[in-house]
Amino acid sequence: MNNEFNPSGFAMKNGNFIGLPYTEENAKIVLLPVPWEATVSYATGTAAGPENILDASYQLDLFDADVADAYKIGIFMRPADQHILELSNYTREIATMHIDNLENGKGFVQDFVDKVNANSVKVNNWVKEQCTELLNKGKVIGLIGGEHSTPLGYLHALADKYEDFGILQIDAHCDLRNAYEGFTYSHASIFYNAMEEVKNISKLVQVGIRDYCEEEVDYIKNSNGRIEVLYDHAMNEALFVGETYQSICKSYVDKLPKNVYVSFDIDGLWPNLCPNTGTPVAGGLSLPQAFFLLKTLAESGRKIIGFDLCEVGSADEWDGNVGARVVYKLANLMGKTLGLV
Ligand SMILES: [Mn+2]
Repeated sequence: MNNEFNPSGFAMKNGNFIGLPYTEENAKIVLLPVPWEATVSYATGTAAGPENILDASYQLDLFDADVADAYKIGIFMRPADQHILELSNYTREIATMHIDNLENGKGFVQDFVDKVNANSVKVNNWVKEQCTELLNKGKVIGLIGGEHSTPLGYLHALADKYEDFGILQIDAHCDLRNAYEGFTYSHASIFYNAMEEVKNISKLVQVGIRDYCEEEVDYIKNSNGRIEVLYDHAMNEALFVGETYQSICKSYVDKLPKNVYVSFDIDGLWPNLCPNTGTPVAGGLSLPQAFFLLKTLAESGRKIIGFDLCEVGSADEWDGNVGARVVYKLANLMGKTLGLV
């Protein structure tokens, strides 16, 4: 780090997250943008989420009340990969034709679905390669979507390193559908695919869930406790009758194993904090509730081994502003549990 760096000064627009003075070589945490949103079913724009987060991040101050000297951890954000973005734009056009066909009763064109699925596999493989390379260099990774399908390759890379890990997912949706609209690697299927493909994931704890289907509830029931859900309505009802939020957080954190990956879909938060996300849903966690949950996890003695933040919209700077705060908190708490600061 540059000795002249002033953590109380204004952020330089140097291309790095919050203007932090690190390169990929000397950073300990690398933020990996995956600008991919081929299978989105509602609002578009999350492929430019990483750029929106970067642009808004210059507004943030560096002091973190939960992590002393957080700015010293060393965070570097890669530029968004243009090939992935081009592939996303191209694939999105095919996916849109397919979804229009479905919605207007014009039938199911297998060729469209095959093309989308083939490109999704390319992205999954690319993400796994990038993550494996970074992990082998001793870096810790925060993946920045893009739609929520993007972390699958990262979870595979982590499974090569960790025999056993759990996932804390903050999300409005379970994302446990066995394919959606014909797309195997849909944003709505990320945790179905993760649970089926990545056997090293011993536990998935979902929080904020408030928009889900019968098929997903059955899948959870049949998981023999591998998946546990704190539904948004159940959380609020417990609060209404006098349970403390602390006790609720603790009881769900305690279900997780020693190593925990955090998957943060921004739509887990109140929609006024993410108005341009792919699939906004009324209800959800406030930002302080989400941060308290993450802090409870970090202070439980567990290690946060990686994270993703997905579905941040780009139509308005505000989405990026909230997203940047979530990224910084996740990175700092992760760094603290790994002893990086
Ligand atoms: Mn999601």
